[in-house]
Parts: sequence; C-alpha cells; structure tokens
Amino acid sequence: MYNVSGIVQADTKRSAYYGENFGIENANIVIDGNVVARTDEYGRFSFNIKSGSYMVDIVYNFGFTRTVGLTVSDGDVIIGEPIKIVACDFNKDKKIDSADQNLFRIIVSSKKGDPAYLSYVDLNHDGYINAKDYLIIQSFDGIDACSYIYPELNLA
Ligand SMILES: [Ca+2]
Ligand SMILES: [Ca+2]
Repeated sequence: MYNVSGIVQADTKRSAYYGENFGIENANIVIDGNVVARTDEYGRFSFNIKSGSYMVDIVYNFGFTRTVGLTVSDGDVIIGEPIKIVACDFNKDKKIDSADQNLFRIIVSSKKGDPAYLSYVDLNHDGYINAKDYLIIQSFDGIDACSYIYPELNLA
C-alpha cells in the first residue's frame, strides 16, 4: 500500500490572494464508489492504496463533482498542485445561478460566530461573508454541471 496525499481547493477563476485559504472542507475522495478520504479544513486529504490506475471522484455537498485520473506505481504520491473544484453550488442543483447568489445575499455581511454565517459560503475562509466571496460566486454564474468541463487532470 502506498500513501496518496493532496489538497482540494475552491476554484476562484483568479489567482488566490496571499494568505487566503480556499481549502474545501468535508469533500469526499471517492474511488469505485468507496469514500477513501475526507478533506480537512484546509482541503487536505490522504489515503493508502495499492499500485494501479484509478478514477478519483471529488464529491462535495456544495459544489460540482470533479473526476481525476490517478496512477500509483510502487511509491507514495504527493499531489503538489491543488485540485480545484467549483464550490459555489450552495443548493446542489448542479447549476450556478441566482438561487446560489440569493443565499449569499441573505447572509452577506455576517461573520464567523454569527448565527447566519455559513462556512461553506465563506469561500476564502477569512471569517467574513463579503464581496471577496461574491466575486467568486459571480464569476461562475450561469454554468451547469452537465456541460461544465474541468480541465483534464491526471495525477501521476
Ligand atoms: Ca445551484
Ligand atoms: Ca470570505
């Protein structure tokens, strides 16, 4: 068995600002229908698997599923590049549209500790629901999980 580790982050369509954490918490790493790992608050995951080629699904309650190829060949795999996912499908209807923006509007200006605050809407994890999060949500407006194609990613 070899160890595979990596990180899942919210896709932002822009370069991350220094010091911001776009890690996706509680995304499931799924291989052949089995959950092999779940991400922590920084999006980190790790699991053990034997050598082989796998299709790995990244499944998140508030985003689009992403599938990546993984090849493990007689050694541990440390995935250096973050795996980015569309993480603003808050109502999980496979579309990013006004419904998701409406949820944002309801809780905008809330901060960590407020009853209205939702950590999954705080995409940059800075403790505030504000324009920085909205810019990300807005940049994906109109996309549909059925037609949205992630860039191909194969993890050696
Ligand atoms: Ca949606
Ligand atoms: Ca924020």
